[in-house]
Amino acid sequence: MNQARARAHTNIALIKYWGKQDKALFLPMNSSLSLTLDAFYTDTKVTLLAAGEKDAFFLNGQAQSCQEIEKVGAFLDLFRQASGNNLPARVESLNFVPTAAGLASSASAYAALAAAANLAYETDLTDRQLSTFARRGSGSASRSIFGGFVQWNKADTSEDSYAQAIDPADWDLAMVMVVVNQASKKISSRQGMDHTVATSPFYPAWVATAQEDLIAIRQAIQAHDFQRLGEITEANAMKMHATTLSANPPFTYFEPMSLVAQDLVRQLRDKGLPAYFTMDAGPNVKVLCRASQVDQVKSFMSQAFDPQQLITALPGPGWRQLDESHWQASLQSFHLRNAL
Ligand code: FM0
Repeated sequence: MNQARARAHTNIALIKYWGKQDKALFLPMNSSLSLTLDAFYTDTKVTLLAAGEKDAFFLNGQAQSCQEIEKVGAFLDLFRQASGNNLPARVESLNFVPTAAGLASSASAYAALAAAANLAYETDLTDRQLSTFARRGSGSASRSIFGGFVQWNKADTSEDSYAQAIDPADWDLAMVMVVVNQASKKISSRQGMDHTVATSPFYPAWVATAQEDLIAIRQAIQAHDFQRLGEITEANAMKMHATTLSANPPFTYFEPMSLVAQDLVRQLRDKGLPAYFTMDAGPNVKVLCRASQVDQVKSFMSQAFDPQQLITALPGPGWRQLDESHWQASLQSFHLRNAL
């Protein structure tokens, strides 16, 4: 097969990946745990070209710069090395991660690219191996290979730092994305975590307690204990953000409206409705709540946010292969969406 297509969904970490012990191999300082989401995904098609042609990369129908093509080419090299097939490839990706949501797409992007490249180059990787390949594009992409709750393991070698599915998350769970600011982030997660590892005196405490948080959240997931799940999620996010405040020079991803959203979530809890927040390397707030209570959460948050700033996501699946008719349907829906 010299052409293949795949879909992968984005994920939000409940126990954050924050810091690398090996930047070239994307080996993390701590294990992390995420929830894959149904609402946001990337579809990618990889077509092998004739020898002597050059790699090409189209994102959302647009030809990409040489720099972007080189990045994708370096990622494809992993598959060329593993397969012994050195042919160049044309990569076409469609991001169904609404830019309005201000959400990172690198997780779904590299997971979909890895899955499609694995098929096109006939590398024949298991999903576990595939997650180690996706990791080399963006750490969080390792987790988007799988659905539901996913753990990505810290390890000292590349083949041991894989992600694995731990629970289908089919127990009345949802996330409401509160879009505080759609602009792209000022300090990328990559820069932010490197700077924090290098300069924050709080960083060793982050690494030590992230492991404890992981063990505790695994127990909460196994017991389907929503309150514990939420408490650990929120506390872990706050600890991650404390490392940015203690970096030198300090920085923060919080914006005034992020704090407003956090406060509304606390008020919801005071009213007896269980909801907890998390935040990543940007100002948007993600509210973990019961799927059956999404309407109540949104209506409460609408005191300070417009309806289009509140986007619901449910637990989503792992990667899957798409056939050409799916790809064509995907292209059509992408163009329709953007024509509106
Ligand atoms: O997702 O440098 O994967 O666990 O989102 O590409 O490996 O974009 F903000 C926290 C994701 C970081 C937490 O970092 O970095 C998480 C974060 P890369 P990513």
